[in-house]
Amino acid sequence: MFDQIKPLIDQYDRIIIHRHTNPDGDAYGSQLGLKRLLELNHPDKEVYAVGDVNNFRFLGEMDDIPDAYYEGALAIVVDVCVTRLISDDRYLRADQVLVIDHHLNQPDFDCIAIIESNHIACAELIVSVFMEQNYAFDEIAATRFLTGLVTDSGRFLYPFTTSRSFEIAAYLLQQGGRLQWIYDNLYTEDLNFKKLRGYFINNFKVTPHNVAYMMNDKHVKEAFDVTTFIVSRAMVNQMSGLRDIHIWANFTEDDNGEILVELRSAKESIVHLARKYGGGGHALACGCTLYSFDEAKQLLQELDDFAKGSTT
Ligand SMILES: [Mn+2]
Repeated sequence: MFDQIKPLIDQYDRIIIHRHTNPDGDAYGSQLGLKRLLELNHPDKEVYAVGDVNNFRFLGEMDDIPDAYYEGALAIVVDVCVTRLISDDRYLRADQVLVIDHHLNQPDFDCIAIIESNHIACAELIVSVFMEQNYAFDEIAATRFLTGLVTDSGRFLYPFTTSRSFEIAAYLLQQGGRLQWIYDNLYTEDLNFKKLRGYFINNFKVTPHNVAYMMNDKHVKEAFDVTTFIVSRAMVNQMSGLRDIHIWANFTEDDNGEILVELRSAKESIVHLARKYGGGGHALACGCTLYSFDEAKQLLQELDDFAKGSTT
């Protein structure tokens, strides 16, 4: 079913790879892994990666390219498929756009899409696609994809980690993927980060029907000298793994006053609630953006009602 990919890539001399804003390890790893893979297997083509940067830049740098490069180019968007979440909107200037994603969303723009939500990581899906096309991998490509796989699966902890996840991981290790190097980069923590974890563990609250939550105004990121993304995405799972708490939610005020919401569930899908508030994502890990803490309280009430309904 991936037969359409190679002819599409063959058609273009220039390929520019995008992914979502606030990139996580999977967005970064999928994007830069794919860049390396295309460079390796199509040495005649120009391949670029663009977007915002953060702590994951240990995987490689982004390219600074002029708008004119998009003329007659193929854009590939990975780990995301909705316009407002894609970093650098110039992919819309490309001749064609190919999307490869594993979220439960549908593209809201004109593109060719490969979307398979049964993959724990977009990196897992991309590696499956290109293994099937007999592409050659090397240590750099393998390490980047492996970063996507280990981070999006929580080191193979999260639901939807399958036998295929381990097969892909094994393949990437055989290709020279440097697992220890990845862990050295991922799990050496700054002091303020550790203190922020402590703050979360000491201060999160629980609703009457056991939804754990945090409401973080702007001062939190300032107090710990971290980004909104760290307070929001990186901290949500400080509330995970608790007996009798099956749903947890992290509400974080951004610089513009919007509230970034990260929702997690251990068992039942809650993505319908993220969608109701204009967001999306995975069944058990999703999110949305709200306009006030009042709206956040409404959503929290709905989560609590849902938790009540699902109590057995
Ligand atoms: Mn992902």
